[in-house]
Amino acid sequence: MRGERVYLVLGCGDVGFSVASRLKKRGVELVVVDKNIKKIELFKKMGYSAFVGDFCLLNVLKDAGISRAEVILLMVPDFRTTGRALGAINRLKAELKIDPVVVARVLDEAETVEVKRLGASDALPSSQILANFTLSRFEELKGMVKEKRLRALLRELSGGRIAIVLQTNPDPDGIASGVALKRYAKAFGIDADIIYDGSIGHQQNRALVNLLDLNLLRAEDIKFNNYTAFALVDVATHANCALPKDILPTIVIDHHPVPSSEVHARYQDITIVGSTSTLLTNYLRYAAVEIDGATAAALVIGTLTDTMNFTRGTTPTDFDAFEHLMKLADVELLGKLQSPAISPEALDVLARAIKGSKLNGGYLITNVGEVDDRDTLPQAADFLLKREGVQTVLVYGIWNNSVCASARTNDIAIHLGQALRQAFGEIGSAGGHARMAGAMIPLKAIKAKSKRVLKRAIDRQVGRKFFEVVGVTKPSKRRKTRPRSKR
Ligand SMILES: [Mn+2]
Repeated sequence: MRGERVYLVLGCGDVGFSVASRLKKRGVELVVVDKNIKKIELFKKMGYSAFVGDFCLLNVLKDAGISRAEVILLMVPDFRTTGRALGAINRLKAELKIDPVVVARVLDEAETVEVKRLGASDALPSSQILANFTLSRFEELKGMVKEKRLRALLRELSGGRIAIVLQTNPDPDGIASGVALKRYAKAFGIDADIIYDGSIGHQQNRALVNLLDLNLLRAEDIKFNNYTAFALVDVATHANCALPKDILPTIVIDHHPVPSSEVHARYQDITIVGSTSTLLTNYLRYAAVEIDGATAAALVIGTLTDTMNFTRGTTPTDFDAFEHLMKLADVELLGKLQSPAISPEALDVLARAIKGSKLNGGYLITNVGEVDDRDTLPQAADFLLKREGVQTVLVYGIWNNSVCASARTNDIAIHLGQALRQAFGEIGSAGGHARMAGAMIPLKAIKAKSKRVLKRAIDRQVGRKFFEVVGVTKPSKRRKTRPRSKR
């Protein structure tokens, strides 16, 4: 038999048949087993791998290929048979050292409790099977299979120490995912450290680190060769994190669409959902690892920020995980994380940003002068975007011998990352997403005759340049020497 992983469907009455055909449509490799030779012949004619026999017997299960089963669906309506089959499966789990996801059909709550006690991973109430055995249920099964694989890998790593590496300049999704993976590993007896490079910017990230009392380690302060395994969360390749090029990650869990040819890890889970926090929530959940109120709150924030409050890239899996988290999250902490305290400096920068605002069409630009903390710029930009009539904001100022700019938009017709690259890519660095982006231009790239006129020069080469690129004003070859008359 081939070494491929299969789903084993035990019992092929109406329900078993229906479930099997739905799985087959999704391209799942499956083997069906039933005592009824006529039914099995029919299945074979329809192109299924099918096996005649009593699946309560060890040798029948072995012959049907239980050793390569990742999911076993017990689809018989009769509880006694289910119980006997679970007994046989349990014995083979121990004997063959396998750990498939086992889901048993049940009639009611009482049977649910009973089949779980007998070792089933989950129960499927008869009344709901046909209605529920749709996409979400299938996604859940896949999630449970993945969790078991990760758990098996962690068992191999026991006694070691994992370096959980976040993306450069980690965001709440990355941080929360790191915290969750650390907790997951700990539940299986493995310690881990969370490692980052770049900066923990933006007030929400800092609130997360401070309020959860997280001990994140800077990549430059640690020795990677002190670790026995390496996990990347919310990032999949070396390109955007501190993991040294000569170290391959052991584990990769990410929700960004990365070609699998670029990911090299023993265990990789690249699932396109709204946040990595969703993926980690399900690992904890399927492993029945307790999610404490603070971790749940962090994962909530991770999902909310990455999906921009469920307006971007959200899937049913995200909603499902979120619902689970909200039952567990520390509500008071969640409130603090959602509206973190504003520092006096951020307020000061905001005041300057409001005062210096120049509005043209729905576009607002503002020069805030020198700042000590670069993250006050995006905070001000976020705030100004709430102003009535404003669709797009660019806040810029001087930080660390550079002009830093932060842009936000609600306008779907504009891609800010591209706009900033077009405007400042040549004299500095720029990039970002459609709705949020940033740029950094070395001060020496700003042409100014003297320090006195620096502010005006910045306004001209950053603010006005932005207006030109987004098409608010026409580019002028030579600037008028006389100031425009006041309107
Ligand atoms: Mn993310």
